[in-house]
Amino acid sequence: WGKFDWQDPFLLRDQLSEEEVMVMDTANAYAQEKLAPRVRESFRSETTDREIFNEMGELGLLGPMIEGYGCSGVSSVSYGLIAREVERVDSGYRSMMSVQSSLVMYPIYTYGSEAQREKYLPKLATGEWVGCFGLTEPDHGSDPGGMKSRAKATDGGYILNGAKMWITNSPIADVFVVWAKTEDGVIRGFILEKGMEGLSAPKIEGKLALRASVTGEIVMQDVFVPEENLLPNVEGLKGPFGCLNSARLGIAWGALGAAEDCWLAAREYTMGRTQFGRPLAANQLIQFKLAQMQTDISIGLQGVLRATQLKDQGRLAPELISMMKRNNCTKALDIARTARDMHGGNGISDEYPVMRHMLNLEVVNTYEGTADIHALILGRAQTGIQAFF
Ligand code: TGC
Ligand code: FAD
Repeated sequence: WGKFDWQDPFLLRDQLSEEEVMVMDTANAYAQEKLAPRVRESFRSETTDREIFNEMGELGLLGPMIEGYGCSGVSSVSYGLIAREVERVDSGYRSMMSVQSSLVMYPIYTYGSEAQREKYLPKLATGEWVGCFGLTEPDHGSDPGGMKSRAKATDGGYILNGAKMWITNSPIADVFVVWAKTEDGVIRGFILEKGMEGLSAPKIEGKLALRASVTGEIVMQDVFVPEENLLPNVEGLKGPFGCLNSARLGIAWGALGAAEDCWLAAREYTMGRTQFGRPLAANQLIQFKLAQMQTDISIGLQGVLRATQLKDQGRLAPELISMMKRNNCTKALDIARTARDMHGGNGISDEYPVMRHMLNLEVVNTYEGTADIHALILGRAQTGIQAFF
């Protein structure tokens, strides 16, 4: 029999390539040394540190799966491991990174012209430019197919009108990947740039979660977008959904990073705190909760590792991404809520990470398809019945 490693029951590390272990360790060192010391103040004051993009760029953490254009060209598993290490510190930092990588660099690389790739990717890879992704609208979140944003053909390009809501990075973005319908009702992707006339990105104030990551609107009033800024190689909803496939898988890894931080914090806290003359961790109810956290995290990691290895082999179905995104986010949120409770009154203080993670995970559970929307995707896949409407 093997020896039980309580922190890594499935021996995940052994299942990774040498390169993946190196990427994981690099991301872990960066996140713990550079991000962890800033997060409390950032969350408290609701400020986003723009410098983080440059730091991540320097380490090759942005658009890491892309080959060439200044990107690292690592596996999808490496991308997931980076997301897990960054989100171990804060979901907001992982959001900043995954939007840049999966929702901005990925569509430019996958659907863009060679000229677009050469113009945008190297600067997004170093963090010199920040990107955002505009799909959600004030009246269309779970049903992006109903979007109202319009692109009207004109001499040499398009005139864009519309509004996008809840857009990560938009107030500090240099590059905006925006989805809008042409006059014939077809969804197309456009690359907008900061400074275009009629384009603005006001910050959304007062978020109670993800406060270290800035979120805003995108407002487009007769914005002229030249023809060369249209993403030429995709049409329809499969354009934005292709990007979401990549981002959702990263989130399925990332959410477990936050969950692990909560689990380990709860273990340490209950081992150290005495009530009724003995450590809290000596109680059956506490050990039951720790065992449940350990089990959910370990199985979630094993599931998402398998899904991501299938992606690297070109065999991953989007429905499995829905399963892992939904499972890992709901489990992570539940773990964070339980860990918060196990910290008693101290659990509401930002001296401890648990309530911050808990608040963040409410968002992670909602964006990129809510938990219920992913259930409907899985329900449709097994019954053949569309239950969205
Ligand atoms: P449906 O009829 O299902 O599909 C329309 C077309 O899209 C194709 N498709 C996909 N293609 C690739 N990958 C996928 N996962 C795909 N899912 C669908 C499909 O084949 C079809 O193509 P075609 O060629 O036949 O037209 O479309 P529907 O309108 O019925 O979709 C329903 C539903 C609920 C599945 C979908 O709308 C959905 O997933 N809603 C959730 C919306 C969402 O996830 N929004 C995310 C916004 S971005 C964000 O949250 C970023 S946060 C980032 C951060 O800060 O980290
Ligand atoms: P709604 O769609 O109105 O859903 C409300 C509730 O109704 C949910 O519980 C949902 O599950 C449920 N519901 C909806 N339809 C059904 C149905 N058919 N059956 C049963 N229940 C249903 N979007 C971007 O495009 N880019 C970004 O960068 C981005 N970043 C974000 C950052 C933050 C901090 C947040 C909060 C959101 C972000 N989003 C972004 C938007 C996010 O993707 C949406 O909030 C999400 O898709 C849900 O849409 P909604 O908020 O309109 O909720």
